[in-house]
Amino acid sequence: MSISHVLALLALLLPWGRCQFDVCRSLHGSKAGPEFYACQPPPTNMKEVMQIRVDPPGITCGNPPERFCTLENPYLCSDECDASSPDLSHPPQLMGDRERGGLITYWQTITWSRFPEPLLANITLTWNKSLEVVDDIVVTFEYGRPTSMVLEKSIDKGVTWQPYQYYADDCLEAFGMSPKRVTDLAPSNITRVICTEQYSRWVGAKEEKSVVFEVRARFGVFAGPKLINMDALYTRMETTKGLRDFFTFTNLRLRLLRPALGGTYVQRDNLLKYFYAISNIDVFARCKCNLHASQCALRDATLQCECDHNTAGQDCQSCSREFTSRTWRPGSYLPLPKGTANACCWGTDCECNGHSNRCSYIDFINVVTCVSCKHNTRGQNCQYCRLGYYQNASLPLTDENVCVECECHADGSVSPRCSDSGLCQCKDGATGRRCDSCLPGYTWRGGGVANVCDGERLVCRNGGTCVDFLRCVCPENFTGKHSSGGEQNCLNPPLPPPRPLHPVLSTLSSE
Ligand SMILES: *[C@@H]1O[C@H](CO)[C@@H](O)[C@H](O)[C@H]1NC(C)=O
Ligand SMILES: *[C@@H]1O[C@H](CO)[C@@H](O)[C@H](O)[C@H]1NC(C)=O
Ligand SMILES: *[C@@H]1O[C@H](CO)[C@@H](O)[C@H](O)[C@H]1NC(C)=O
Ligand SMILES: *[C@@H]1O[C@H](CO)[C@@H](O)[C@H](O)[C@H]1NC(C)=O
Ligand SMILES: *[C@@H]1O[C@H](CO)[C@@H](O)[C@H](O)[C@H]1NC(C)=O
Ligand SMILES: [Ca+2]
Repeated sequence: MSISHVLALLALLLPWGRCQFDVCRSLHGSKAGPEFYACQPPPTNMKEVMQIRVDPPGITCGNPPERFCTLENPYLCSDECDASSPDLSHPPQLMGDRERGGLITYWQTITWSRFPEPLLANITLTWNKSLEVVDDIVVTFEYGRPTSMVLEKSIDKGVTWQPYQYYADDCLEAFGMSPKRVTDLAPSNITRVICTEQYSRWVGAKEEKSVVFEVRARFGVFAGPKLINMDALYTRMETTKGLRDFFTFTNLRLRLLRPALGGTYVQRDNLLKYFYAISNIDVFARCKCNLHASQCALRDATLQCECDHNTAGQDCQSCSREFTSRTWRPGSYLPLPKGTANACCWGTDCECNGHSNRCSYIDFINVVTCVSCKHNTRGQNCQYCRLGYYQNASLPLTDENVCVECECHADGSVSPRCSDSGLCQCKDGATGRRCDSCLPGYTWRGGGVANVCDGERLVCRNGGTCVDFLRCVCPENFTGKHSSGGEQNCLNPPLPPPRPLHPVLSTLSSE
Protein backbone atom coordinates (compact mmCIF):
# COMPACT_ATOMS: atom_id res chain seq x y z
CA MET A 1 0.00 0.00 0.00
CA SER A 2 1.38 3.37 -0.93
CA ILE A 3 2.01 6.11 1.58
CA SER A 4 -0.65 8.28 0.00
CA HIS A 5 -3.19 5.53 0.55
CA VAL A 6 -2.31 5.39 4.26
CA LEU A 7 -2.65 9.14 4.55
CA ALA A 8 -5.97 9.00 2.80
CA LEU A 9 -7.19 6.40 5.28
CA LEU A 10 -6.07 8.52 8.19
CA ALA A 11 -7.84 11.53 6.77
CA LEU A 12 -10.99 9.48 6.39
CA LEU A 13 -10.78 8.67 10.06
CA LEU A 14 -11.32 12.27 10.97
CA PRO A 15 -14.90 12.00 12.23
CA TRP A 16 -13.68 9.55 14.86
CA GLY A 17 -10.74 11.76 15.60
CA ARG A 18 -12.75 14.73 16.84
CA CYS A 19 -12.09 15.48 20.46
CA GLN A 20 -15.31 13.91 21.64
CA PHE A 21 -14.75 11.30 24.40
CA ASP A 22 -10.98 11.73 24.54
CA VAL A 23 -10.57 12.73 28.20
CA CYS A 24 -11.65 10.68 31.23
CA ARG A 25 -11.74 13.32 33.98
CA SER A 26 -11.62 17.04 34.59
CA LEU A 27 -8.12 18.37 35.13
CA HIS A 28 -8.89 20.18 38.35
CA GLY A 29 -11.08 18.38 40.84
CA SER A 30 -13.59 20.27 42.91
CA LYS A 31 -13.84 19.66 46.64
CA ALA A 32 -15.94 16.61 45.91
CA GLY A 33 -13.21 15.16 43.65
CA PRO A 34 -12.69 15.17 39.90
CA GLU A 35 -15.51 15.10 37.42
CA PHE A 36 -15.48 11.94 35.30
CA TYR A 37 -16.31 11.76 31.60
CA ALA A 38 -16.96 8.84 29.26
CA CYS A 39 -13.75 8.32 27.29
CA GLN A 40 -12.18 6.01 24.71
CA PRO A 41 -8.72 5.53 23.21
CA PRO A 42 -7.97 6.90 19.73
CA PRO A 43 -8.08 4.39 16.87
CA THR A 44 -4.86 3.04 15.38
CA ASN A 45 -3.88 0.57 12.69
CA MET A 46 -3.87 -2.65 14.64
CA LYS A 47 -1.78 -4.44 12.02
CA GLU A 48 1.22 -3.12 13.93
CA VAL A 49 0.45 -5.35 16.90
CA MET A 50 -1.28 -8.38 15.40
CA GLN A 51 -0.01 -11.93 15.61
CA ILE A 52 -0.32 -13.81 12.34
CA ARG A 53 -0.71 -17.54 12.01
CA VAL A 54 -1.28 -19.44 8.79
CA ASP A 55 -2.72 -22.94 8.41
CA PRO A 56 -2.20 -25.66 7.35
CA PRO A 57 1.54 -25.91 8.05
CA GLY A 58 3.45 -25.94 4.78
CA ILE A 59 0.97 -23.70 2.96
CA THR A 60 3.55 -20.92 2.63
CA CYS A 61 5.54 -21.29 -0.60
CA GLY A 62 9.27 -21.83 -0.89
CA ASN A 63 9.97 -25.05 0.98
CA PRO A 64 10.89 -26.70 -1.33
CA PRO A 65 11.50 -23.82 -3.76
CA GLU A 66 8.81 -23.55 -6.39
CA ARG A 67 8.26 -21.74 -9.68
CA PHE A 68 5.01 -19.96 -10.33
CA CYS A 69 3.26 -18.20 -13.19
CA THR A 70 0.80 -15.32 -13.20
CA LEU A 71 -2.78 -15.16 -14.42
CA GLU A 72 -1.98 -12.17 -16.57
CA ASN A 73 0.83 -13.92 -18.39
CA PRO A 74 0.44 -17.66 -17.72
CA TYR A 75 3.27 -18.76 -20.00
CA LEU A 76 5.93 -16.64 -18.37
CA CYS A 77 6.82 -18.72 -15.32
CA SER A 78 10.16 -17.29 -14.42
CA ASP A 79 9.31 -16.24 -10.86
CA GLU A 80 10.47 -18.34 -8.00
CA CYS A 81 9.56 -18.64 -4.32
CA ASP A 82 12.40 -19.87 -2.09
CA ALA A 83 12.04 -19.79 1.68
CA SER A 84 15.79 -19.98 2.18
CA SER A 85 16.49 -16.82 0.22
CA PRO A 86 15.66 -13.47 1.83
CA ASP A 87 14.85 -11.95 -1.54
CA LEU A 88 12.64 -14.80 -2.77
CA SER A 89 10.84 -15.82 0.43
CA HIS A 90 7.29 -14.77 1.27
CA PRO A 91 6.69 -15.42 4.98
CA PRO A 92 3.39 -14.52 6.73
CA GLN A 93 4.71 -11.43 8.53
CA LEU A 94 4.90 -9.62 5.16
CA MET A 95 1.10 -9.22 5.45
CA GLY A 96 1.56 -6.83 8.36
CA ASP A 97 4.88 -5.13 7.73
CA ARG A 98 5.46 -1.48 6.98
CA GLU A 99 6.48 -1.22 3.37
CA ARG A 100 9.19 1.30 2.70
CA GLY A 101 10.35 2.89 -0.50
CA GLY A 102 7.39 1.63 -2.54
CA LEU A 103 8.54 -2.00 -2.33
CA ILE A 104 5.55 -4.28 -2.03
CA THR A 105 6.17 -7.26 0.23
CA TYR A 106 3.74 -10.16 0.48
CA TRP A 107 2.96 -13.58 1.86
CA GLN A 108 2.47 -16.22 -0.79
CA THR A 109 1.18 -19.79 -0.77
CA ILE A 110 2.16 -22.90 -2.67
CA THR A 111 0.48 -23.28 -6.07
CA TRP A 112 -2.58 -25.39 -6.77
CA SER A 113 -0.62 -28.30 -8.17
CA ARG A 114 -2.77 -30.78 -6.23
CA PHE A 115 -5.95 -29.77 -8.08
CA PRO A 116 -8.77 -30.93 -7.87
CA GLU A 117 -8.06 -31.13 -4.13
CA PRO A 118 -9.05 -27.64 -2.94
CA LEU A 119 -6.38 -25.10 -2.15
CA LEU A 120 -7.33 -24.04 1.39
CA ALA A 121 -5.59 -21.66 3.76
CA ASN A 122 -6.52 -20.05 7.06
CA ILE A 123 -4.97 -16.81 8.23
CA THR A 124 -5.64 -16.13 11.89
CA LEU A 125 -4.98 -12.64 13.23
CA THR A 126 -4.75 -12.48 17.00
CA TRP A 127 -4.63 -9.48 19.32
CA ASN A 128 -5.57 -11.08 22.65
CA LYS A 129 -7.63 -7.95 23.36
CA SER A 130 -11.15 -6.76 22.61
CA LEU A 131 -11.04 -4.21 19.82
CA GLU A 132 -13.69 -2.09 18.14
CA VAL A 133 -13.24 -1.69 14.42
CA VAL A 134 -13.69 1.93 13.27
CA ASP A 135 -12.89 1.76 9.59
CA ASP A 136 -12.96 -0.67 6.68
CA ILE A 137 -10.88 -3.81 7.05
CA VAL A 138 -8.89 -3.97 3.82
CA VAL A 139 -7.02 -7.08 2.67
CA THR A 140 -4.76 -6.49 -0.34
CA PHE A 141 -4.22 -9.44 -2.68
CA GLU A 142 -1.39 -9.43 -5.19
CA TYR A 143 -1.95 -11.69 -8.26
CA GLY A 144 -5.75 -11.62 -7.99
CA ARG A 145 -8.42 -11.89 -5.31
CA PRO A 146 -9.84 -15.26 -4.18
CA THR A 147 -13.00 -16.42 -5.90
CA SER A 148 -14.25 -17.75 -2.59
CA MET A 149 -13.40 -16.81 0.97
CA VAL A 150 -14.93 -16.16 4.39
CA LEU A 151 -13.97 -13.52 6.93
CA GLU A 152 -14.64 -14.75 10.45
CA LYS A 153 -14.27 -13.15 13.85
CA SER A 154 -14.02 -14.18 17.46
CA ILE A 155 -14.93 -12.03 20.44
CA ASP A 156 -13.62 -14.49 23.05
CA LYS A 157 -9.96 -14.80 22.09
CA GLY A 158 -10.54 -17.61 19.64
CA VAL A 159 -12.76 -19.93 21.67
CA THR A 160 -15.77 -19.45 19.40
CA TRP A 161 -15.96 -18.04 15.89
CA GLN A 162 -18.70 -16.46 13.81
CA PRO A 163 -18.73 -15.59 10.13
CA TYR A 164 -18.36 -11.85 9.53
CA GLN A 165 -18.79 -11.73 5.77
CA TYR A 166 -18.80 -14.17 2.84
CA TYR A 167 -17.05 -13.35 -0.43
CA ALA A 168 -17.51 -15.26 -3.69
CA ASP A 169 -17.75 -14.66 -7.41
CA ASP A 170 -20.97 -16.68 -7.19
CA CYS A 171 -22.53 -16.46 -3.72
CA LEU A 172 -25.35 -18.86 -4.50
CA GLU A 173 -23.04 -21.55 -5.79
CA ALA A 174 -20.34 -21.13 -3.14
CA PHE A 175 -22.46 -20.56 -0.04
CA GLY A 176 -26.11 -20.95 -1.05
CA MET A 177 -26.65 -17.26 -0.26
CA SER A 178 -28.08 -14.65 -2.55
CA PRO A 179 -25.57 -11.87 -3.20
CA LYS A 180 -25.97 -8.62 -1.26
CA ARG A 181 -24.16 -5.37 -0.88
CA VAL A 182 -23.85 -3.30 2.26
CA THR A 183 -25.92 -0.66 0.51
CA ASP A 184 -28.82 -3.15 0.63
CA LEU A 185 -28.78 -2.96 4.41
CA ALA A 186 -31.14 -0.81 6.44
CA PRO A 187 -30.79 0.32 10.08
CA SER A 188 -32.87 -2.68 11.15
CA ASN A 189 -30.57 -5.31 9.63
CA ILE A 190 -27.17 -3.59 9.61
CA THR A 191 -25.63 -6.46 11.59
CA ARG A 192 -26.75 -9.07 9.05
CA VAL A 193 -23.96 -11.30 7.79
CA ILE A 194 -24.03 -11.09 3.99
CA CYS A 195 -22.34 -12.69 1.01
CA THR A 196 -20.98 -10.20 -1.48
CA GLU A 197 -19.70 -10.68 -5.04
CA GLN A 198 -18.22 -7.20 -5.15
CA TYR A 199 -14.66 -8.21 -4.27
CA SER A 200 -14.34 -11.61 -5.94
CA ARG A 201 -15.03 -11.02 -9.61
CA TRP A 202 -12.11 -11.02 -12.03
CA VAL A 203 -11.20 -7.53 -13.26
CA GLY A 204 -7.46 -8.08 -13.69
CA ALA A 205 -5.02 -8.68 -10.89
CA LYS A 206 -3.53 -5.20 -11.13
CA GLU A 207 -6.83 -3.32 -11.35
CA GLU A 208 -8.45 -4.35 -8.12
CA LYS A 209 -6.50 -5.85 -5.26
CA SER A 210 -8.67 -5.07 -2.27
CA VAL A 211 -11.13 -7.23 -0.43
CA VAL A 212 -13.01 -5.02 1.99
CA PHE A 213 -15.14 -5.53 5.07
CA GLU A 214 -17.21 -2.36 4.91
CA VAL A 215 -17.37 -0.58 8.24
CA ARG A 216 -17.70 3.01 6.98
CA ALA A 217 -20.71 2.18 4.85
CA ARG A 218 -22.40 0.51 7.83
CA PHE A 219 -21.67 3.53 10.02
CA GLY A 220 -22.92 5.69 7.18
CA VAL A 221 -26.37 4.15 7.45
CA PHE A 222 -26.70 6.06 10.74
CA ALA A 223 -24.20 8.89 10.46
CA GLY A 224 -24.75 9.84 6.83
CA PRO A 225 -22.46 9.02 3.90
CA LYS A 226 -19.69 11.39 5.03
CA LEU A 227 -20.08 10.38 8.69
CA ILE A 228 -21.03 13.96 9.54
CA ASN A 229 -23.64 12.99 12.11
CA MET A 230 -21.57 10.88 14.47
CA ASP A 231 -23.97 11.69 17.32
CA ALA A 232 -26.62 9.60 15.57
CA LEU A 233 -24.17 6.72 15.38
CA TYR A 234 -23.18 7.03 19.05
CA THR A 235 -26.84 7.05 20.02
CA ARG A 236 -27.46 3.91 18.00
CA MET A 237 -24.46 2.21 19.57
CA GLU A 238 -26.13 2.63 22.96
CA THR A 239 -29.70 1.88 21.99
CA THR A 240 -29.51 -0.91 19.40
CA LYS A 241 -28.89 -4.29 20.94
CA GLY A 242 -25.91 -6.10 19.47
CA LEU A 243 -24.64 -3.16 17.42
CA ARG A 244 -21.47 -2.49 19.44
CA ASP A 245 -20.78 -6.21 19.67
CA PHE A 246 -21.02 -6.47 15.89
CA PHE A 247 -18.01 -4.15 15.57
CA THR A 248 -16.11 -5.85 18.40
CA PHE A 249 -13.56 -8.64 17.98
CA THR A 250 -10.45 -10.16 19.53
CA ASN A 251 -9.37 -12.24 16.52
CA LEU A 252 -10.05 -12.29 12.81
CA ARG A 253 -9.70 -15.25 10.49
CA LEU A 254 -9.56 -15.32 6.71
CA ARG A 255 -10.59 -18.67 5.30
CA LEU A 256 -9.31 -18.76 1.75
CA LEU A 257 -11.34 -21.37 -0.11
CA ARG A 258 -10.54 -20.92 -3.83
CA PRO A 259 -7.91 -18.70 -5.46
CA ALA A 260 -8.31 -16.24 -8.32
CA LEU A 261 -8.97 -18.03 -11.61
CA GLY A 262 -8.50 -15.23 -14.13
CA GLY A 263 -12.18 -15.06 -15.03
CA THR A 264 -12.44 -18.55 -16.43
CA TYR A 265 -12.47 -22.20 -15.37
CA VAL A 266 -9.50 -23.89 -13.77
CA GLN A 267 -7.01 -24.77 -16.49
CA ARG A 268 -5.48 -28.10 -15.49
CA ASP A 269 -2.52 -27.78 -17.82
CA ASN A 270 -1.15 -24.79 -15.93
CA LEU A 271 -1.85 -25.02 -12.22
CA LEU A 272 1.23 -22.97 -11.29
CA LYS A 273 -0.72 -19.74 -11.83
CA TYR A 274 -3.18 -20.46 -9.02
CA PHE A 275 -2.17 -19.42 -5.50
CA TYR A 276 -2.87 -16.74 -2.89
CA ALA A 277 -0.66 -13.73 -2.18
CA ILE A 278 -1.48 -11.05 0.41
CA SER A 279 0.62 -7.91 0.74
CA ASN A 280 -1.24 -6.05 3.46
CA ILE A 281 -4.08 -6.23 5.98
CA ASP A 282 -5.31 -2.94 7.42
CA VAL A 283 -7.39 -3.09 10.58
CA PHE A 284 -8.21 0.33 11.97
CA ALA A 285 -9.63 -0.17 15.42
CA ARG A 286 -9.52 1.09 18.96
CA CYS A 287 -9.10 -0.83 22.18
CA LYS A 288 -12.45 -1.60 23.75
CA CYS A 289 -12.19 -0.10 27.23
CA ASN A 290 -15.90 0.21 28.05
CA LEU A 291 -15.54 4.02 27.89
CA HIS A 292 -13.31 3.99 30.97
CA ALA A 293 -9.91 4.72 29.36
CA SER A 294 -8.46 7.19 26.89
CA GLN A 295 -5.23 5.25 26.33
CA CYS A 296 -4.31 1.70 25.49
CA ALA A 297 -0.76 0.42 25.73
CA LEU A 298 1.32 -2.68 25.06
CA ARG A 299 2.30 -4.30 28.34
CA ASP A 300 4.04 -7.67 28.41
CA ALA A 301 3.33 -7.85 24.68
CA THR A 302 -0.42 -7.60 25.34
CA LEU A 303 -2.68 -4.62 24.69
CA GLN A 304 -4.12 -3.25 27.90
CA CYS A 305 -6.48 -0.33 28.59
CA GLU A 306 -5.07 2.29 30.94
CA CYS A 307 -8.19 2.38 33.08
CA ASP A 308 -9.60 5.44 34.80
CA HIS A 309 -12.89 5.89 36.73
CA ASN A 310 -11.66 3.51 39.47
CA THR A 311 -11.95 0.60 37.05
CA ALA A 312 -9.46 -2.17 36.34
CA GLY A 313 -8.86 -5.11 34.02
CA GLN A 314 -7.66 -5.48 30.45
CA ASP A 315 -10.90 -3.91 29.13
CA CYS A 316 -11.64 -1.89 32.32
CA GLN A 317 -14.36 -4.48 32.81
CA SER A 318 -14.47 -4.37 36.62
CA CYS A 319 -14.08 -1.97 39.53
CA SER A 320 -10.59 -1.61 40.95
CA ARG A 321 -9.80 -3.27 44.25
CA GLU A 322 -10.82 -0.43 46.57
CA PHE A 323 -14.16 -0.12 44.83
CA THR A 324 -15.19 -3.73 44.44
CA SER A 325 -18.34 -3.33 46.47
CA ARG A 326 -19.80 -1.07 43.80
CA THR A 327 -21.60 -2.68 40.86
CA TRP A 328 -19.55 -2.17 37.69
CA ARG A 329 -21.16 -0.60 34.64
CA PRO A 330 -19.73 0.40 31.26
CA GLY A 331 -19.64 4.09 30.43
CA SER A 332 -22.24 5.41 28.04
CA TYR A 333 -22.11 7.70 24.99
CA LEU A 334 -25.38 9.15 26.24
CA PRO A 335 -26.44 11.80 26.96
CA LEU A 336 -24.59 13.49 24.11
CA PRO A 337 -22.24 15.21 23.71
CA LYS A 338 -20.32 14.13 26.82
CA GLY A 339 -21.86 10.82 27.79
CA THR A 340 -21.81 9.30 31.27
CA ALA A 341 -18.73 7.84 32.92
CA ASN A 342 -20.56 5.45 35.29
CA ALA A 343 -17.39 5.42 37.36
CA CYS A 344 -17.01 2.95 40.18
CA CYS A 345 -18.17 4.12 43.61
CA TRP A 346 -18.84 7.60 42.54
CA GLY A 347 -21.95 9.74 42.61
CA THR A 348 -25.00 9.51 44.83
CA ASP A 349 -25.43 5.77 44.84
CA CYS A 350 -22.28 4.87 46.70
CA GLU A 351 -22.02 1.47 48.33
CA CYS A 352 -22.86 1.70 52.02
CA ASN A 353 -24.65 -1.60 52.56
CA GLY A 354 -27.91 0.26 52.93
CA HIS A 355 -26.83 2.14 56.06
CA SER A 356 -26.22 5.46 54.32
CA ASN A 357 -26.76 7.02 50.92
CA ARG A 358 -24.08 9.64 51.16
CA CYS A 359 -20.43 9.31 50.16
CA SER A 360 -17.50 11.64 50.26
CA TYR A 361 -14.33 11.54 48.19
CA ILE A 362 -11.05 11.81 50.10
CA ASP A 363 -8.74 13.20 47.50
CA PHE A 364 -5.29 12.60 48.95
CA ILE A 365 -5.84 8.87 49.43
CA ASN A 366 -8.16 8.64 46.42
CA VAL A 367 -10.90 6.88 48.34
CA VAL A 368 -14.65 7.25 48.37
CA THR A 369 -16.12 6.69 51.80
CA CYS A 370 -19.63 6.56 53.25
CA VAL A 371 -20.77 9.44 55.42
CA SER A 372 -23.20 9.21 58.40
CA CYS A 373 -23.55 5.44 58.63
CA LYS A 374 -26.78 4.59 60.42
CA HIS A 375 -27.89 1.54 62.44
CA ASN A 376 -24.78 1.69 64.65
CA THR A 377 -22.47 0.93 61.70
CA ARG A 378 -19.24 2.62 60.66
CA GLY A 379 -16.49 2.26 58.06
CA GLN A 380 -15.83 3.15 54.42
CA ASN A 381 -18.81 1.07 53.31
CA CYS A 382 -20.62 1.09 56.70
CA GLN A 383 -19.35 -2.47 56.91
CA TYR A 384 -18.26 -2.44 60.60
CA CYS A 385 -20.14 -1.94 63.89
CA ARG A 386 -19.68 1.13 66.04
CA LEU A 387 -17.73 0.91 69.30
CA GLY A 388 -19.88 -0.94 71.83
CA TYR A 389 -21.66 -3.01 69.17
CA TYR A 390 -20.89 -6.33 67.56
CA GLN A 391 -22.01 -7.99 64.34
CA ASN A 392 -24.77 -10.60 64.42
CA ALA A 393 -23.14 -13.16 62.14
CA SER A 394 -26.45 -14.76 61.20
CA LEU A 395 -27.73 -11.55 59.63
CA PRO A 396 -26.61 -10.06 56.27
CA LEU A 397 -24.43 -6.98 56.46
CA THR A 398 -27.29 -4.95 55.04
CA ASP A 399 -29.78 -5.80 57.82
CA GLU A 400 -30.89 -2.92 59.99
CA ASN A 401 -30.27 -5.00 63.12
CA VAL A 402 -26.88 -6.34 62.12
CA CYS A 403 -25.11 -4.46 64.89
CA VAL A 404 -26.09 -5.66 68.37
CA GLU A 405 -25.22 -3.69 71.48
CA CYS A 406 -22.43 -5.25 73.61
CA GLU A 407 -24.00 -3.94 76.85
CA CYS A 408 -20.73 -4.39 78.72
CA HIS A 409 -21.29 -3.40 82.33
CA ALA A 410 -19.58 -0.10 82.93
CA ASP A 411 -18.07 -1.22 86.24
CA GLY A 412 -17.35 -4.86 85.49
CA SER A 413 -15.73 -4.42 82.05
CA VAL A 414 -12.34 -3.20 80.95
CA SER A 415 -13.88 -1.36 77.96
CA PRO A 416 -17.20 -0.97 76.16
CA ARG A 417 -15.75 -3.08 73.30
CA CYS A 418 -16.76 -6.72 72.97
CA SER A 419 -15.62 -9.68 70.85
CA ASP A 420 -17.15 -10.78 67.54
CA SER A 421 -19.44 -13.06 69.50
CA GLY A 422 -20.47 -10.32 71.94
CA LEU A 423 -18.23 -11.21 74.90
CA CYS A 424 -17.11 -8.29 77.06
CA GLN A 425 -13.63 -8.26 78.58
CA CYS A 426 -14.06 -8.38 82.38
CA LYS A 427 -12.10 -6.89 85.24
CA ASP A 428 -10.73 -9.23 87.92
CA GLY A 429 -13.49 -11.00 89.76
CA ALA A 430 -16.26 -10.09 87.33
CA THR A 431 -17.76 -12.58 84.88
CA GLY A 432 -20.60 -13.13 82.48
CA ARG A 433 -21.04 -12.12 78.84
CA ARG A 434 -21.59 -8.55 79.94
CA CYS A 435 -19.28 -8.75 83.04
CA ASP A 436 -22.20 -8.01 85.26
CA SER A 437 -21.83 -10.75 87.86
CA CYS A 438 -19.16 -11.98 90.20
CA LEU A 439 -16.96 -15.04 90.15
CA PRO A 440 -17.49 -17.44 93.09
CA GLY A 441 -15.88 -15.94 96.13
CA TYR A 442 -16.42 -12.43 94.92
CA THR A 443 -19.18 -9.99 95.65
CA TRP A 444 -20.39 -7.06 93.70
CA ARG A 445 -19.61 -3.83 95.35
CA GLY A 446 -21.78 -1.02 94.13
CA GLY A 447 -21.28 2.65 94.54
CA GLY A 448 -19.94 5.54 92.66
CA VAL A 449 -16.37 4.28 92.41
CA ALA A 450 -15.48 1.73 89.79
CA ASN A 451 -14.84 -1.08 92.19
CA VAL A 452 -16.57 -4.27 91.29
CA CYS A 453 -16.13 -7.50 93.08
CA ASP A 454 -14.58 -7.40 96.48
CA GLY A 455 -12.27 -10.27 97.28
CA GLU A 456 -12.75 -9.57 101.01
CA ARG A 457 -16.49 -10.25 100.77
CA LEU A 458 -17.09 -6.87 102.14
CA VAL A 459 -20.21 -5.22 100.91
CA CYS A 460 -22.19 -2.27 102.11
CA ARG A 461 -25.88 -2.78 101.68
CA ASN A 462 -28.32 -0.26 100.35
CA GLY A 463 -25.78 1.45 98.13
CA GLY A 464 -23.11 2.10 100.73
CA THR A 465 -19.49 2.38 99.59
CA CYS A 466 -16.84 0.29 101.28
CA VAL A 467 -13.75 2.37 101.98
CA ASP A 468 -10.38 0.73 102.50
CA PHE A 469 -12.21 -2.58 103.18
CA LEU A 470 -12.95 -1.20 106.59
CA ARG A 471 -15.99 0.92 106.80
CA CYS A 472 -19.09 1.83 104.93
CA VAL A 473 -19.83 5.29 103.78
CA CYS A 474 -23.61 5.25 103.66
CA PRO A 475 -25.83 7.22 101.37
CA GLU A 476 -27.91 10.00 102.73
CA ASN A 477 -30.60 9.00 105.28
CA PHE A 478 -28.82 5.72 106.07
CA THR A 479 -26.44 5.01 108.86
CA GLY A 480 -24.26 2.04 109.38
CA LYS A 481 -21.35 0.57 111.20
CA HIS A 482 -18.52 -1.77 110.58
CA SER A 483 -18.63 -5.34 111.76
CA SER A 484 -15.62 -7.40 110.84
CA GLY A 485 -15.73 -10.49 108.64
CA GLY A 486 -19.23 -10.08 107.36
CA GLU A 487 -21.66 -7.86 105.64
CA GLN A 488 -21.41 -4.22 106.27
CA ASN A 489 -24.56 -2.42 106.89
CA CYS A 490 -26.20 0.75 105.98
CA LEU A 491 -29.25 -0.58 107.58
CA ASN A 492 -30.86 2.18 109.47
CA PRO A 493 -33.01 4.37 107.37
CA PRO A 494 -34.49 7.05 109.55
CA LEU A 495 -38.18 7.21 109.71
CA PRO A 496 -39.70 9.17 106.92
CA PRO A 497 -40.86 12.58 108.06
CA PRO A 498 -44.49 12.64 109.09
CA ARG A 499 -46.78 13.37 106.17
CA PRO A 500 -49.86 15.58 106.38
CA LEU A 501 -52.91 13.39 106.58
CA HIS A 502 -55.03 13.17 103.54
CA PRO A 503 -57.96 10.76 103.43
CA VAL A 504 -57.60 9.65 99.84
CA LEU A 505 -53.84 9.25 99.95
CA SER A 506 -53.88 7.34 103.19
CA THR A 507 -56.50 4.97 101.76
CA LEU A 508 -54.34 4.35 98.68
CA SER A 509 -51.15 3.89 100.59
CA SER A 510 -52.69 1.34 102.89
CA GLU A 511 -53.49 -0.94 99.96
C1 LIG B 1 -9.60 -23.41 8.94
O1 LIG B 1 -10.34 -23.27 10.16
C2 LIG B 1 -11.53 -24.03 10.19
C3 LIG B 1 -12.25 -23.75 11.46
O2 LIG B 1 -11.46 -24.05 12.56
C4 LIG B 1 -11.21 -25.52 10.07
O3 LIG B 1 -12.41 -26.26 10.06
C5 LIG B 1 -10.44 -25.75 8.80
O4 LIG B 1 -10.04 -27.09 8.72
C6 LIG B 1 -9.22 -24.86 8.74
N1 LIG B 1 -8.61 -24.97 7.44
C7 LIG B 1 -7.33 -25.16 7.30
C8 LIG B 1 -6.84 -25.25 5.91
O5 LIG B 1 -6.56 -25.28 8.26
C1 LIG C 1 -3.67 -12.50 26.86
O1 LIG C 1 -4.16 -11.49 27.74
C2 LIG C 1 -4.33 -11.94 29.05
C3 LIG C 1 -5.00 -10.81 29.82
O2 LIG C 1 -4.23 -9.67 29.81
C4 LIG C 1 -2.98 -12.35 29.63
O3 LIG C 1 -3.18 -12.81 30.95
C5 LIG C 1 -2.40 -13.45 28.77
O4 LIG C 1 -1.12 -13.75 29.23
C6 LIG C 1 -2.32 -13.01 27.32
N1 LIG C 1 -1.94 -14.14 26.51
C7 LIG C 1 -0.99 -14.07 25.62
C8 LIG C 1 -0.73 -15.31 24.84
O5 LIG C 1 -0.37 -13.04 25.41
C1 LIG D 1 -32.65 -5.13 5.16
O1 LIG D 1 -33.86 -4.43 5.39
C2 LIG D 1 -34.29 -3.71 4.25
C3 LIG D 1 -35.50 -2.89 4.66
O2 LIG D 1 -36.21 -3.52 5.68
C4 LIG D 1 -34.63 -4.69 3.13
O3 LIG D 1 -35.06 -3.98 1.98
C5 LIG D 1 -33.36 -5.46 2.81
O4 LIG D 1 -33.63 -6.45 1.84
C6 LIG D 1 -32.79 -6.13 4.04
N1 LIG D 1 -31.50 -6.68 3.70
C7 LIG D 1 -31.14 -7.93 4.03
C8 LIG D 1 -29.80 -8.32 3.61
O5 LIG D 1 -31.90 -8.68 4.61
C1 LIG E 1 -29.17 -12.59 65.35
O1 LIG E 1 -30.11 -12.69 64.31
C2 LIG E 1 -30.93 -13.84 64.41
C3 LIG E 1 -31.77 -13.90 63.17
O2 LIG E 1 -32.59 -12.76 63.05
C4 LIG E 1 -31.75 -13.76 65.65
O3 LIG E 1 -32.55 -14.92 65.74
C5 LIG E 1 -30.83 -13.66 66.86
O4 LIG E 1 -31.58 -13.47 68.03
C6 LIG E 1 -29.88 -12.49 66.68
N1 LIG E 1 -28.90 -12.50 67.76
C7 LIG E 1 -28.69 -11.45 68.54
C8 LIG E 1 -27.66 -11.64 69.56
O5 LIG E 1 -29.34 -10.42 68.43
C1 LIG F 1 -33.79 11.98 103.40
O1 LIG F 1 -34.51 12.64 104.39
C2 LIG F 1 -34.86 13.96 104.06
C3 LIG F 1 -35.57 14.55 105.30
O2 LIG F 1 -35.20 13.89 106.41
C4 LIG F 1 -35.78 13.89 102.84
O3 LIG F 1 -36.13 15.22 102.48
C5 LIG F 1 -35.09 13.20 101.66
O4 LIG F 1 -35.98 13.06 100.58
C6 LIG F 1 -34.61 11.85 102.12
N1 LIG F 1 -33.81 11.29 101.02
C7 LIG F 1 -33.97 10.02 100.60
C8 LIG F 1 -33.05 9.61 99.48
O5 LIG F 1 -34.81 9.26 101.06
CA1 LIG G 1 3.53 -6.17 3.06
